[in-house]
Amino acid sequence: MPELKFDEIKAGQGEDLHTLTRWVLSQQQHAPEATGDLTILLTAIQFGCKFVASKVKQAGLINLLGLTGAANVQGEEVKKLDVLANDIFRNALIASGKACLLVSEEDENAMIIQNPKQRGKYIVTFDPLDGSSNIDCGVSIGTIFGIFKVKDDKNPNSSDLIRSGREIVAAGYCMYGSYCEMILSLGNGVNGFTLDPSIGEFIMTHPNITIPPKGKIYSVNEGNYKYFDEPSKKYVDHVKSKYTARYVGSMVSDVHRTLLYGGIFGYPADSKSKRGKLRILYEVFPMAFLIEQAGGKATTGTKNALDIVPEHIHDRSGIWLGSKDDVAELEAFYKKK
Ligand code: AHM
Ligand code: MG
Repeated sequence: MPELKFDEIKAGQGEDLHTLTRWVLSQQQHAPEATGDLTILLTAIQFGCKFVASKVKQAGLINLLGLTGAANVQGEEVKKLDVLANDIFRNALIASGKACLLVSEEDENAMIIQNPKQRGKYIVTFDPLDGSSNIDCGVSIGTIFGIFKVKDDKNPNSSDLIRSGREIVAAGYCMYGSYCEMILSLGNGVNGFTLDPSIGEFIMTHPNITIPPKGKIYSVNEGNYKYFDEPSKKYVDHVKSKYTARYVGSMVSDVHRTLLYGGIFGYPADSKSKRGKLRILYEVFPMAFLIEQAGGKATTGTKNALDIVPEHIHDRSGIWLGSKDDVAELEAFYKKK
């Protein structure tokens, strides 16, 4: 047999090319107790995001813009894309066989997977299409999700949902913007993956994201200023002359910019929306978890956002989040009060 020549692959070569799937698998390999269930669940979420991303791009062409004519449980007008995105995620999560309870912004009740053969140990809370008011004008929107573990998969019940954000095991969002980006944390930092539509894969483009400790941008719907409480008003007055204002009106996009550039985003409770606008289980908790994992802070003003315990699945809360020094400055206004 002729002697073959071999080219040597150096240690580390190729290691920094991560698709989302490969990265999640590598995390599973580092956790000896892992069963692979979370990996399968995240694959289902990834599939849902790719599906929704493609529909968002085609929306103007295939009659997917506009209202359905119905309102959701929160009395908000439902867009066609909201309904489609909800169906996509619900079906993908059920098909994964790894979910047990599902909570969606679009559904009044939590969903329980009855068939023990289809049921896994995870609870997924999600806003299938966040930023509804921006759908029809083509401005960035997104999907937000939080993942908890059920306490006893033989007996899932309300206590699995009425719990603090400290018990979240993974969270993320996918932004459908000028590029499509998935931001994910499994509780050991935050990583970002950009969808390459030509190959249909999320590729790691933002490893180990850390939010700058202080920024120069404040992001809040100042149209609500007159309804804000005194500390929020005073904080906005304080940053106004020093910072730049940016407000998309899609939480995913405003949080994404805050994560990458630093600064602060807020939707405080006010005299009009006494409990705030953003929903705890599928907007506040996942975003607070990601921001903390990236080294930032999330607060209601007086309480760490992850320490809230909702009473109902659609409960809302005021929220300020972002660079830790900026959020600490905001909190100081609440302490003074
Ligand atoms: P939605 O889930 O119905 O889209 O509502 C949530 C959105 C967030 O994305 C955003 O931060 C906020 O509502 C914007 O509200 P407003 O239009 O009052 O500024
Ligand atoms: Mg939303």
